[in-house]
Amino acid sequence: MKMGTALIYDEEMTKYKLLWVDPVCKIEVPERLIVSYEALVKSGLADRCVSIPVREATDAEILLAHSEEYLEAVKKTPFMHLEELMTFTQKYGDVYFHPNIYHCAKLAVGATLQLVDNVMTGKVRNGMALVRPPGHHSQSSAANGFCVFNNVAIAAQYAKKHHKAKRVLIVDWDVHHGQGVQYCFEDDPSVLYFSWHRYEHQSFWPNLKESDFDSVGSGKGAGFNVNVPWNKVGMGNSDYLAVFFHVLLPVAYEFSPDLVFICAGFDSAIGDPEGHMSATPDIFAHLTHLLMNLADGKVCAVLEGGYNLTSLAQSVCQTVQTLLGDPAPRPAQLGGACESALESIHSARSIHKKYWSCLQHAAAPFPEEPSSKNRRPAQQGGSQGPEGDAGGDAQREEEKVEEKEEEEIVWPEPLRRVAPSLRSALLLPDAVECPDGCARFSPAHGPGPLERARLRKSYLKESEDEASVTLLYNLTALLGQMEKNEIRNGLALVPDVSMAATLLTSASLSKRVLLVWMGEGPVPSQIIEDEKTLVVHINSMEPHEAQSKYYIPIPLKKGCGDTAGVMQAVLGLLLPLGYQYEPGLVLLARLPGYQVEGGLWQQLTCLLQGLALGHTLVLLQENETAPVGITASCLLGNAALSLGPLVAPGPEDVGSFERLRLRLQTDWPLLQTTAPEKR
Ligand code: X5A
Ligand code: ZN
Repeated sequence: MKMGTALIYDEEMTKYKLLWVDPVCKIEVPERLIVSYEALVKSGLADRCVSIPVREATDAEILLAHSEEYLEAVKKTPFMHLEELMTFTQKYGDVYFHPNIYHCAKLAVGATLQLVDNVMTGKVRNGMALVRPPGHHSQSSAANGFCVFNNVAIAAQYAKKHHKAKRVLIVDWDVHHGQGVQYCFEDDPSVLYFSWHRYEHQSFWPNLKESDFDSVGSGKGAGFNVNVPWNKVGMGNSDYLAVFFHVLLPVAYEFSPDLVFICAGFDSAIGDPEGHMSATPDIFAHLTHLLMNLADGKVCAVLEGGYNLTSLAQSVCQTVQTLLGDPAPRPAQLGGACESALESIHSARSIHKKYWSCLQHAAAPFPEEPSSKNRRPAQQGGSQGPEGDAGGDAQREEEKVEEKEEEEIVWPEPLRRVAPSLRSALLLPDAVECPDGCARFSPAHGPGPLERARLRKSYLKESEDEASVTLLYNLTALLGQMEKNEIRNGLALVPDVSMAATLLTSASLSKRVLLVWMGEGPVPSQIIEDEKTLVVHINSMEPHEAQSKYYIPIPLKKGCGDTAGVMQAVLGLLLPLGYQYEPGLVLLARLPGYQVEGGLWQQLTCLLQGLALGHTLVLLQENETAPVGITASCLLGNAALSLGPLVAPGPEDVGSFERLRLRLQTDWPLLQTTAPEKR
């Protein structure tokens, strides 16, 4: 499987602009597209993408989401004079027309459809369309919010019609509510629309009641519209990740889309004059990564908003670089979601619990809804501001008052993301064939006599042969090259997974190691006592050790055959713990006899690669060679196989996860799903 990333862009879409004075529309400038594309070119990312030409959408395609009257009206705009354009514009909200915008709007839709065609036919794995005008506010018969045609809504209909997509997920991370998309699919259960948006109890544009969390869709589509309104500005990386872990991802995995769209607006990033949020551009690497194992990796990102040119260009690069498969940066210092975000998360989870079995154990809705506009919940311990910085709330207040100072917001440029020249190295017995695309690991030189003696003394019985010593040495050498960023990830078949894990955790130079322990069998006590290792143990019926902050057994009654249950544990517990811990290395140990669906094992392997700059080392039992191929495929960057729609996880398990979450959330605030005062 060798597939690329599409980039679809045409300079023509920079060729319209606001022709009169309008303080609302003045931020939607051609430079938005120019700087985004230039940043991709300068960073070398554009060159690594498959460049695909745009085309004009046909009338029939536009009519997939718009009325004939509206299309006919827009068709006349290229012939209008300034006065007529202004009059026409006045029929709609927060939008402007230009003689060339109809042409550009047809190209924006066409670019999106080109992306869908290339992704759905497997010519590329995923891709991004850089377009203007944006689309998600436009409605059947109305332009709105800088949008003329609804690029993504049309493309979702098109994918259903022309590519037989049965279920389509639209993730709208733009800071505005894409009400146009919501209206289009309100009663349609085949399209799941998720949006978070600045809302502030309806005081932020577009000021709609239906942008609130309780708009869940109607008729057959009930449950397929998920809104997470932000009732404060200043939301940061922890808030965004918490919504992904506790709302979007569980629902998305249960839904199991055939195709994922991202309404990729970057006005949700720091420095944006519309959003006033504080999430940094590198968070989009993680948001993208976390969506890339849905739908067998078929992800179409389509530009929407984004008005701070610096933050926009950086965020676009982060997104495309992740689509290309480069390791995501380490998100630093995550706290928990802030109190207001937790209220939104809680509201969304509890209103959707009757539609999604992954949320069945979410706490009941608030007794009285958190809608009283003036209520300002007191900040309490455990709840943190953006980026876990304690000054978050003060900062939020300041931003509200002094809107003029927004241009002075500064943040560090995202670090350059370097992919090691070797992606995957495998330590396999000679008899085991090395999967295509992987390299067999061989260290530059073998161990000296002292090293041999030390390894033998610490880890082996006298009786064991020299080959065992060599294997241990090779393991530490592989680890060493990973930690020097010369090799990205690895896989080792070892005679004794426990011993190998013990050796590796003690040999690791990383300040923090995340050990994911899959299967029955005790974690060696030496590892548990090791302060620098966080152990998450899935599938232990009875934890044999007292729980500590750094040893977290997640028991599953139905065992790992319960795919939905394991997935729930991975998304709602393991990933938040891992993200909060910030490991320098992830060890994924699969104990002998561990029975698990191949797709689930792949999801785990793939999702964990978002941590530790992708430094994942997988340990498998020597005589269990069956998972080697599917594991190697993931380590090489292929998407995990889709799991299909998930059934309800075992209710006992979900209950025990919730109790575990409650117990751990003081130490690990990213596990929180409810505001402190409501618990
Ligand atoms: C696509 C987009 C924003 C419109 C804001 C109008 N539109 N006040 O971000
Ligand atoms: Zn927007």
